[in-house]
Amino acid sequence: MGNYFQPEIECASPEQIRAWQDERLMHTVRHVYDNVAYYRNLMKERGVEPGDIKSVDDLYKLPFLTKDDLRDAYPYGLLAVPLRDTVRIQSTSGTTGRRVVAFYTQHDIDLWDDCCARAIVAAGGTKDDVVHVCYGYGLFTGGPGLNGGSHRLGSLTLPMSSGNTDRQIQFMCDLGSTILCCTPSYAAYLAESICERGLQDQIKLKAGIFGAEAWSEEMRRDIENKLNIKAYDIYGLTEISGPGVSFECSEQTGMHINEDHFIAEIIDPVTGKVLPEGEKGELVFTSITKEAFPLLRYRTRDICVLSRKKCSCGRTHVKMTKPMGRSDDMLIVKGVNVFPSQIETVLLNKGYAANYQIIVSRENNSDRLEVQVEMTPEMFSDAVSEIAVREKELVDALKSMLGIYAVVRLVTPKSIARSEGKAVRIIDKRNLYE
Ligand code: DLL
Repeated sequence: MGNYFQPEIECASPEQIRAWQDERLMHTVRHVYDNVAYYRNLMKERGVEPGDIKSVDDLYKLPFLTKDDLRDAYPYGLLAVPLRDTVRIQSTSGTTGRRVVAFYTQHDIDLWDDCCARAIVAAGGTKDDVVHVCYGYGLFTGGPGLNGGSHRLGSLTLPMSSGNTDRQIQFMCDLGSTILCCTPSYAAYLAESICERGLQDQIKLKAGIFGAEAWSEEMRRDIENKLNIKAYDIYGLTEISGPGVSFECSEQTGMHINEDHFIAEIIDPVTGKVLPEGEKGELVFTSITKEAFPLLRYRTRDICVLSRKKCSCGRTHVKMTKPMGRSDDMLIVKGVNVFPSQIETVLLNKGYAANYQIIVSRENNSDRLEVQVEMTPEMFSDAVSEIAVREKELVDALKSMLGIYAVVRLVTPKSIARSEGKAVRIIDKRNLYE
């Protein structure tokens, strides 16, 4: 058994959870139909009316929503309340052209804070803890989400944001941080830096809440051993609120989805057919308590499995496995969502052919992005210094497109292996989903 932030909700009977879902789903469908022309049109195209949705069993009648819809409707097309009722936006770590903006009323933020507070309590957090948040603050949901959860719980919150490792470690030692919230790769880097400085004895951490990117069990063990903590996974996405859509409990065998706020489905990513519990497929969420930005049947592109097996922690909400991959080609590099098509656009704009390879690896616990691209035959005869100038030009163009640094290597024409089938453009050496 464990501690709960909202025991009456987190341990509610399956019948009670289902009753909440049925009622809130009907309400949300009516809300978007009445207030969002984009939805009304989508539903009319499908021949569905709000009255057709009477329970979760009717969910399949609704159309899916994808990132493309969010882009089409950018910026205000899916906003379901008057602007004057909203208080905040957050945005994905994506980039130019692909950014998704999510809106929140104060009530939406309150419920999001509850979700993150549940995650902190599940990791052993109480009012007596010192919660050290080094997820990024700003448009990214990580910092504001865990910050809000920690406030809601009443813990002392250190809004550190990311970077400046020396200061992170100093505050951790001086203020006695007990719960660390950041990406797993930054946690691994912090752990290594603390060990290198021989400061293990001076930190009081007992738990970590790590998410926003894929991480392996080996990485978990490494962080747990180095920092002498228990490391918990947390999942979420900007579109559906941010971190805290689901979180790990003491059993550490998957993450409980906050089903009083989000209905989860698993579908076949190719046919869109809903799959039975236990089958692997794409996770789809319907938010049922959002005011400003409710999404119906939003395709996350994350591949995972749901399980309703009884959990020893006492929580009754369905569990999802760690994401096992994606049904699109999005990469998450240094916490930033990167689409290979963006890299290709930069290369083609700069006069290169589409003979390139994207290599992602992990070096010193940090992601490394390398783009290898073939020179055109004309460039091949250039002096070494000119090639260096060209590489620098691509580094800058990629930085402005992606927001992160990529190593660029211009290679000789025809040196990148041609494939007989689909081109192998992405080599991800991180083995994130194994
Ligand atoms: O990453 C929200 C978040 C912040 C979650 C802090 C946890 C902690 P986005 O930037 O919109 O939002 O990226 C969402 O990140 O669809 C997954 O592919 C991936 N992702 C998020 N959490 C995990 C996790 C935040 N625990 C996308 N394991 C999602 C693996 C994750 N992948």
